[in-house]
Amino acid sequence: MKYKVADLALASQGKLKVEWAESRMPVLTTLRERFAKEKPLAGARIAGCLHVTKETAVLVRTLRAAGAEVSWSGCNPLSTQDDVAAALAAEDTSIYAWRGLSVEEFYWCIERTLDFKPTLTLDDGADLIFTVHHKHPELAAGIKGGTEETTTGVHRLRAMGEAGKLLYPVMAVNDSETKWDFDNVYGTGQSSIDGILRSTAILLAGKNFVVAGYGHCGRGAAMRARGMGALVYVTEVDPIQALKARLEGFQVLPMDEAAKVGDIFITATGVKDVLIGRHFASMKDGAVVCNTGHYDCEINIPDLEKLAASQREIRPNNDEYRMKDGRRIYLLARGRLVNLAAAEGHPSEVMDMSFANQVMGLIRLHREGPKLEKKVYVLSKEQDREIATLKLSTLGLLIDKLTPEQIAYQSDYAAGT
Ligand code: 9W4
Repeated sequence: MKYKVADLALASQGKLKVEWAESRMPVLTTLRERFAKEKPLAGARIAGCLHVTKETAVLVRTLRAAGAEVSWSGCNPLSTQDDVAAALAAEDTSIYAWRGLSVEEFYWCIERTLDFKPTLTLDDGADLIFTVHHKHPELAAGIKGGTEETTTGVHRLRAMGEAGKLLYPVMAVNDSETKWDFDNVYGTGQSSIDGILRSTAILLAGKNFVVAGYGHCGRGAAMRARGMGALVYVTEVDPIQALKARLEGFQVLPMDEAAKVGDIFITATGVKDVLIGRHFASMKDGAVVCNTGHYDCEINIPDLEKLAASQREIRPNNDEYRMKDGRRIYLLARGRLVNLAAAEGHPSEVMDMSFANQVMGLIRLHREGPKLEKKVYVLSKEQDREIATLKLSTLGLLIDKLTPEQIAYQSDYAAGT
């Protein structure tokens, strides 16, 4: 057993978290039962660099049950849950992860996961793949392939593939519909509301709730806020997205106007300076502002600080800024992703499908990797549908099937009115 975690004594607490997540992840547990017999990953050595969370632990258990040996590190110094890391170490998984590690320690952990000469890699952000490519290219010959969880990582890897620099094939897990659509709309939507409630405990019903950006995440937050009885306003820069928001029944207006009426603001745009000085200057007393976009520059905090006469932490993840004119503005999670910093990210049920995509991607690479080209692949549409079908069946839901006649009709160009 090889591991380095913060405190092994946290294992029993971590185990409870993992068991709770597992009870909400029926696709992974179904795959686990199936693969425990078939062992499709027998002989695989998987190095993983992925957020050490209760859901990831369920993924790790699934991979091990399918016959793989694994060695794990976290992919973000702040996202590691130390109790979960301890639980994994206690069940004999090689794991090198603790919360708040330094940059040097972060790469040291990745290096340790390479010690057993992996045959597959699993990434979220491509740090592990890049470490192999830049520091240990000699390991690439033994690696059949890798998976990548995020869009940002996939962009970089695709560029490497096109430049002929990729040393093994990569599966882009993010492109599966059962991942990004559900993660962004339902996962981010609910967990962002969760983060707002944990850090404020305010009533949403009757509040003016302003969503900046009507992409998948913005749409999720808008739908859920409406479901809680808020009046939802959307700001946009894209006319098509704005029109979609309007036809969905949301009020659409520019931020300069929204700033004056909002009680709660959430940014989900992917660009900087969505909320700046002049917006803070016109906000109502008691306004709550937060961000659920990837970068933490959507809310211009230096502008807010400039306008403030004083500042204090009033609750965890909730900072009060008192303006010179006496108004108070509350900034959640210091402008970082409120759904991750103040809540627990995507609920386990959503991660269930994302991680099922990881498992299927790794199995395909274990089987076919050596025959594939050294470029970025996406999982097949059939794979995606299989995961959705499995999720439906775990929910006890059945759907209809097209008859052969209906299929023929669909492609019959002579059929008409
Ligand atoms: N977590 C994260 C990042 C930064 C961060 C308060 C300020 C992403 C995806 C999944 O990035 C992730 N900063 C924090 S907490 C924190 C957490 N703070 C604390 O002070 C800084 C992250 C994927 N995922 C889910 O969404 C659910 N299960 C998962 O595996 C996890 C974490």
